[in-house]
Amino acid sequence: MSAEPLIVERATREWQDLDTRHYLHPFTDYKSLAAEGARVITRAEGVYLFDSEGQRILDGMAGLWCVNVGYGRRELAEAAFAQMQELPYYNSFFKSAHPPAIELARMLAELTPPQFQRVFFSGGGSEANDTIVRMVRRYWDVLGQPERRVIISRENAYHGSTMAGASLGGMAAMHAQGGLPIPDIVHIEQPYWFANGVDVSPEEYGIRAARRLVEKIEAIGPERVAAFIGEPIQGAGGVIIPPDTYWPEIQRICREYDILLIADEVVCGFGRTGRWFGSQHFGFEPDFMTLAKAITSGYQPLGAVMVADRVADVLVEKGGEFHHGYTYSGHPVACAVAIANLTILAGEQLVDRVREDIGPYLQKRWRELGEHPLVGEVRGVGLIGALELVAHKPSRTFFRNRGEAGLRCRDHCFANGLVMRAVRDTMIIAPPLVLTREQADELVGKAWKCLDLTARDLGIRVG
Ligand code: PXG
Repeated sequence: MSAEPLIVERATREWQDLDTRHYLHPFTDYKSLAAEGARVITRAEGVYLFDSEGQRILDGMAGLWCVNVGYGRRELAEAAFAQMQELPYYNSFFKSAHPPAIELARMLAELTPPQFQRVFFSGGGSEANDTIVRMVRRYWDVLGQPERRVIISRENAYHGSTMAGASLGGMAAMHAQGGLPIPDIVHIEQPYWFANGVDVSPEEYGIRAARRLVEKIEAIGPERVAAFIGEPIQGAGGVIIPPDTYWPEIQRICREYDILLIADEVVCGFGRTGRWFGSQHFGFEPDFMTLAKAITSGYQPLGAVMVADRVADVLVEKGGEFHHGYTYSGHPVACAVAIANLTILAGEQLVDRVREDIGPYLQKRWRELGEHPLVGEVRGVGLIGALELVAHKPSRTFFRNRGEAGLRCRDHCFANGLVMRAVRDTMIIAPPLVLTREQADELVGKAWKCLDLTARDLGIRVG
């Protein structure tokens, strides 16, 4: 007996009409979406998406920085199915627990750097960062320094879309909607050499950008500063890869002033840079790590906060009850899928493969795009990369109408079977870690073609 399908087949136009009528999308201009109609993605396999018109698209963004093991992995589906039958839900409040959450906590303690033995689960990255704000402030309260409340973040950071997540983030457009940031969250310059530092070497600029932290701490008063938060590489902000001098200097400053260091690893975690975590790539030791996205390769929603012993010991020994948690903290199905996902990442040595094989190969090919007349800078590491589109290559001048070239390029990519995201005029990629060399060639070939099409639109000669 075959059951009726839960989701019937419809024509693209019908999906689009229903979508416009009923579905409020995230980060979307509703009027312009209604005018254009959504692209409806119906299925995916490996590194390819398929839309409702049957077009095959190479997913250069791994969904939204998350599908690290690629689409269509049976092991993850089976893990979810088995767990749903065994125990689809139970909470971790009121002194209860269940095997998937305990087992995942153990695995994460083993996978993450040695200062981490304990984890707090959330539903995603935004919630995880909210948890960190609560924990950081609680930590200093318990230590008798309640005036230490200020968290320092950076311009153009992305730390989520909840009230605290968006406040930690440094996106002006987000702050402008809803009266953000919340009190005691402040921002310093992002380590964006191409935009802010080309007058000096990247190494010198890295130190200069890190010293902005000292200036801010001194301006606020060191006794009021609780923590500093940063993505090892800013993702949504445009794949801002700091010079190698940056993070060690940030770490030195945090230690000097005894402030907690938070690495938001939501984009960099689980192999993106060729190390398990971005902080390992840059060689620093955070007190917290925010995890989400590739923790399940996006197959289930899950976030986590890794808490270093320095903090956890205080909360556990002296903190009393921590009045914070989510219905879905440690959801058993999400945890089971995460376990299956981490088992694949480790078993297939996908992180080593990014560091030693496909990462260097993609980066070599990606750098060829730097020859294009529209590209002012190419950067990348592992399986993350960015291209800066510029109006005038020799002087590295940005377009006057910032964002137009990026949008045009993104649209050409979509039309030509490639997902590449635009952040203003920065084109970015973060493909699944299972990308093959042939697929890397396809990605770079399509990107070159779409740069040509964009240049033509803008009246720039391409030789
Ligand atoms: N931290 C970082 C570094 C992120 O990139 C979050 C936290 C929030 O995670 P959740 O799971 O709550 O979304 C993110 C999310 C984009 C884009 O346009 C990036 C994210 C989300 C939406 C869009 O690149 N990153």
